[in-house]
Amino acid sequence: MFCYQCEQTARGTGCTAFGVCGKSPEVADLQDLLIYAAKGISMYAHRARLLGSRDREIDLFVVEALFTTVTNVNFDEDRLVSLLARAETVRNRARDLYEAACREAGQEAEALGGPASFAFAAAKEALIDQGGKVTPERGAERHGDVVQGLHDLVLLSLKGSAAYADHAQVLGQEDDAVYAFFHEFLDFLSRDALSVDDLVGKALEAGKWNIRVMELLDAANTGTYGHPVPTPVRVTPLAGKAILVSGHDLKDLELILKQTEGKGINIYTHGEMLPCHGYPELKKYGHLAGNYGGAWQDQREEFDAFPGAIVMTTNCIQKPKDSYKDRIFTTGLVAWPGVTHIGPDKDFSPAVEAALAAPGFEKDEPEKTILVGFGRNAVLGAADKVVELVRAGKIRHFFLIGGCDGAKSGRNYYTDFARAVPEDCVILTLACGKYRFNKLDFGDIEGIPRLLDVGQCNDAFSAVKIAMALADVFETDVNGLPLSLILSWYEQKAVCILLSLLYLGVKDIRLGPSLPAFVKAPVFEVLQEKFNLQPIGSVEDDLRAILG
Ligand code: FS2
Ligand code: SF4
Repeated sequence: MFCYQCEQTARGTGCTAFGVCGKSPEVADLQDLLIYAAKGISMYAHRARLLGSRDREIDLFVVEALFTTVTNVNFDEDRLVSLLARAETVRNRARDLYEAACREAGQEAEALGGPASFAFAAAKEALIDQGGKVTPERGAERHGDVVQGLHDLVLLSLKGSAAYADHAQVLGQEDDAVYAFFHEFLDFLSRDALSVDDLVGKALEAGKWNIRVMELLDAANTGTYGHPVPTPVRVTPLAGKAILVSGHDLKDLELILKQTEGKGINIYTHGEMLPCHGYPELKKYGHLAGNYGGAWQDQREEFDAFPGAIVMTTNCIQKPKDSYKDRIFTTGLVAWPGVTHIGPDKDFSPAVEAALAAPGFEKDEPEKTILVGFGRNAVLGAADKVVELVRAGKIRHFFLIGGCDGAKSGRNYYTDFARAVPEDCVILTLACGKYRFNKLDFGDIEGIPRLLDVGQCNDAFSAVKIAMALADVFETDVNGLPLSLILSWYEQKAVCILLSLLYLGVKDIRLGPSLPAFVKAPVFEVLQEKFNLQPIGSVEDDLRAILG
């Protein structure tokens, strides 16, 4: 195996013996083969689309194959083997689609090689062997590590975008142009000869497309559940039976809320599900009781202590302890061997039964709350007041401190930074990195809370909209605003968001806790020169540099 797609990669260079995340070499190789298979499918699908032929089943399969390989999603060899079997069928279907389109257009079909004509083995062991031959490490041997790193930057961005596109389509928001983008880019990445210049261009273009994908997901979430409104969320438990819902999928939470109505079970959000409390059509459920625990990397202790059932709707799952293995459930694309999977029928009764069989919380803990629900609608609803405070010098600066959390050391930078932000400054936050500081009391500036939780990682779209609206008022651009971005990354959704911000021309972003292993020094130098992208330093130095 060779995997360096996330921030906690071994030695900062790559997991080779076993994934720090718990991914086995076998799973890593099968995932690499699935990506290779997706490239083969897209080579045909892209060409078929150029001739006007498309097939939604093919489109969806490619998106789900990409999402499946995101960090902390799927650790199950057998599910990957079934996906590979399906991949071959879908690839053949894409080939037939392309050849039929060629016949109709009266042109000869190209004979495509590489992943387009690859013969997948039947047995698991042989598939693992095949996967080992298409890892990024093998690519680096062929193209050199700078080109391979750029290839991976684009590919990993596609994986992140695919996660968002999948969430959006679950709620009925799709854009055919987005499917065309995935196929075009995977086809591009399947070429033998790739140049640094082309890849840098494609990386920024992937960022552009990711904005469209996040826009789709924003429309899906706000269109289905309403615009988030500022909402206090209980972070201490109530007595009673309980189900904890983790991941990012709003529809799964809604289904669980519906299926548990009147059953005497309280539903708690975990991790990136916290922003769900702000959505009118989700907060209306009286048994959506509160938020439990912190960011994903604390789950093994927190799930162990949770006296109910747990449902993982997407990443980030860690190896379950035996103490809760029989009361944790996966659904959607998440999978862990031996953990009960709730299939496409979305019948959550196994989780309901496990919750009823578990002791539940014994007593009400004293109430403590935090505030969520500061999406673009809520923040821009208070824009006049915010602008007035900025003009009066009462708000000096905005900091967007957002992104992923993670287990590696160095992430206390974000807590220390948030604590050190002067009292005349406002912090916007999003994604699971907020758990580093979202239970601290930041107070307010004349009624505007100093900590505004914009939402999940994909709500970076909302944050961009807020920044652009403020830039309009102040007749400047995003770089002209008193706004600094202090980002933390972990997995591939952070990669596509970073590329989106760079595509928008956002400068001076500080990124940590370490730089991606796949962005090699010459590429980072280009990004530094063009966008002044910089690694985080010390809190004191960074704050001094920003505020002067
Ligand atoms: Fe956090 Fe994990 Fe949200 Fe990432 S819960 S690192 O998937 O996308 O953020
Ligand atoms: Fe290692 Fe991250 Fe890949 Fe897991 S996802 S194998 S931790 S680089």
